[in-house]
Amino acid sequence: MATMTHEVLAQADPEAAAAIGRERRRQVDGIELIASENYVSEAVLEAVGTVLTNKYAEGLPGKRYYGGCEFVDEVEVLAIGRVKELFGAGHANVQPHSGASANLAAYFSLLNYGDKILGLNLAEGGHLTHGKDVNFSGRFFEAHFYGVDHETGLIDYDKVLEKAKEVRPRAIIAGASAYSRIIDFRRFREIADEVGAYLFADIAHIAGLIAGGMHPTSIGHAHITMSTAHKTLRGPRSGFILTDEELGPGVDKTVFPGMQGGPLMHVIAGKAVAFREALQPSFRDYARRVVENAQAMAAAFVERGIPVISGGTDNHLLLVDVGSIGISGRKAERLLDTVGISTNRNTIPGETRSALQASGIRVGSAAVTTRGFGTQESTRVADLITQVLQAPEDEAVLRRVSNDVLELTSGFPVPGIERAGL
Ligand code: DSN
Repeated sequence: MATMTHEVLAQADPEAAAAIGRERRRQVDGIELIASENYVSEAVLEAVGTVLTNKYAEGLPGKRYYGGCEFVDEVEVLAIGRVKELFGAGHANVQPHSGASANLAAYFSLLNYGDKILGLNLAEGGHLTHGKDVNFSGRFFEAHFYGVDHETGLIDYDKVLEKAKEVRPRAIIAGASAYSRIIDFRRFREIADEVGAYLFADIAHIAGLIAGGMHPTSIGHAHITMSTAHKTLRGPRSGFILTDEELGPGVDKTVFPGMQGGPLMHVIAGKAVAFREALQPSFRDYARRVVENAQAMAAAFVERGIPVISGGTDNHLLLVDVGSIGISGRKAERLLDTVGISTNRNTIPGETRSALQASGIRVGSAAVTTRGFGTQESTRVADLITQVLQAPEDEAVLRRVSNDVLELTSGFPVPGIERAGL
């Protein structure tokens, strides 16, 4: 078996191995707060690094276009069965390579070029694939947007209905990449029904919270649910689609041969392992701690005088309004990088800066919770961030916080990465 120190790789390709080694160290030493990232288990890492990468398996289990698929069939059947059980879905396709390809396939299983779609504005928490002009979703469809209330930071469902009545979209997309409150999928379905639209739910960010009982599900409300596996759900980087028995065959055909060629069977193996992990009772505990930690960070920022959009969070992320203390999101992101804290700049509702500069940073708790941080450590993280943002030019503060970050992370091993091997 390959060791986590990658000795064979180091011999065969020292340059690639060295870069991977530096990234491994960054993941261990730093505080990872990017809301769309997590640390997979050692079992998931192993599954993704197996010989399944060698196999072509176009088609579905039992219906492939290649011979020799009997064992990868077993793996894909496991992944499908587990994810259906996890979310209570009637049908699952686990082949999308990513969230974007899951969305692409889901849309085209029900929509045609030029159809109208209505999604959450990217600048107010949406996603590129929900209709942004530079993305396929904005180029292939006629995209319209709803937003959030600039005062409260919340989706105003009456306004969504108003917009839906005005636009008459063929599909409404419910989902976000920077929204910290519960998404009311039931209400979205009522709106969709009222205007005769399909409802697509993009649960990429909150999938682990839904699986762990910390967020209401989209299943039973959305016609099609799309997700990634690698955020709060803690699987390998990839996507999947859930729907019912009626719409399932159309989704399958749109994934392959519609959009993709051979599925990445090694990644599907990683998904199968991660879905099994998420079915364990301990995953519910993880999901609860993710939300508690995000709430502890939000409360700590507010207490220290840095506002958080909507005043707090119901999920794994918060949007911190760093613009309010005179720093752009870009500057905050860069400063925090220098002390070993990874975040990303993000626009905030009513943004006054360009998207490149932005006035917010997005902070997520999924990865730090995986390595064992509790509310005490999360509060300390918010405190360290505040120290940096309040004294951005003070080299002594930056040095001290860098040391504090190392001290904090050294007590919390990352799953699948041995410190000794660094
Ligand atoms: N880029 C991801 C995120 O950070 O939310 C979504 O695709």
